[in-house]
Amino acid sequence: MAKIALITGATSGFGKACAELFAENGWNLVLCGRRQERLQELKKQLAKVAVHTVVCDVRSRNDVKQMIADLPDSHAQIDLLLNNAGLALGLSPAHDADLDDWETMVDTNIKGLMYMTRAVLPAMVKRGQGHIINMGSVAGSWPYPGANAYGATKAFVEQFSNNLRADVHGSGVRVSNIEPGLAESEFSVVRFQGDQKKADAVYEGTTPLTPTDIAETVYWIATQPAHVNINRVEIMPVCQTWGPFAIHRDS
Ligand code: NDP
Ligand code: 8X3
Repeated sequence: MAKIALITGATSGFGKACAELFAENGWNLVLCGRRQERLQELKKQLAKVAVHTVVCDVRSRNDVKQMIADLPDSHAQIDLLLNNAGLALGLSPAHDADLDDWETMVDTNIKGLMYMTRAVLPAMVKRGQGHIINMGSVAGSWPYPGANAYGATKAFVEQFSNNLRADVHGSGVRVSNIEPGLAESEFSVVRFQGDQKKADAVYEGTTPLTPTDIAETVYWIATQPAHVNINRVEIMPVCQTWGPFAIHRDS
């Protein structure tokens, strides 16, 4: 029987690439995002497998709960939950940052991920199988100027993933956290509120990761033998590494 993956944030970037790769390998899909048109296009594109799409804003606790409760029988048994929906907003230092942006990142990257996990996990534990793969970021482990709340939301994702593993120990359910670095998608356009020039500048002169790179990593994690749990994968493009500590000097 074909496995079923639920992918949040499937309308773009990593989520879309994952939907395409999992479909190519015969998985049936539950795809969610806020942009209905894109979900419909994707459903058409992936017509070889059974795709159920749901317009869902993961920030709404009720909508997430309802979405899972309303899954058709054909898609109700989720084998893999990919908690991918998320965003960064702005790159201003904390003392200038927009508090609304901070709240949106917390509501999406933290609370949305919790709502989805809480809605899907009980059935996995009951069945004694299932896999939750969370989309963290290098920003969850490594600080950089302007990452303030975004990086902190991804640090939450890392520790929440570890703690989930501790809780489901013995149940057969797997939990993984993937932590990508610089990757080109709509991420920077969203971060800079539609400013394509600013977004393009982020990737200028680099060979960044692609959504396909991330999808292949997610697929590898998801297809390990049942006794193997990949706890975390940190992945950067070759052009990216760490900088030295920043030392401020008076003169
Ligand atoms: P994209 O902007 O291309 O995709 C983001 C996806 O998240 C879209 O499908 C969007 O769908 C969805 N989304 C955003 N907010 C919500 C919401 N409230 N409810 C439901 N869906 C939502 O970016 P990426 O593919 O790059 O990002 C995917 C994940 O990867 C994010 O969690 C991001 O933080 C993380 N990441 C990205 C990196 C990068 O450099 N690109 C590196 C490390 C991690 P819609 O707008 O239709 O709702
Ligand atoms: C996205 C990667 O470096 O922009 O999480 O924070 S980074």
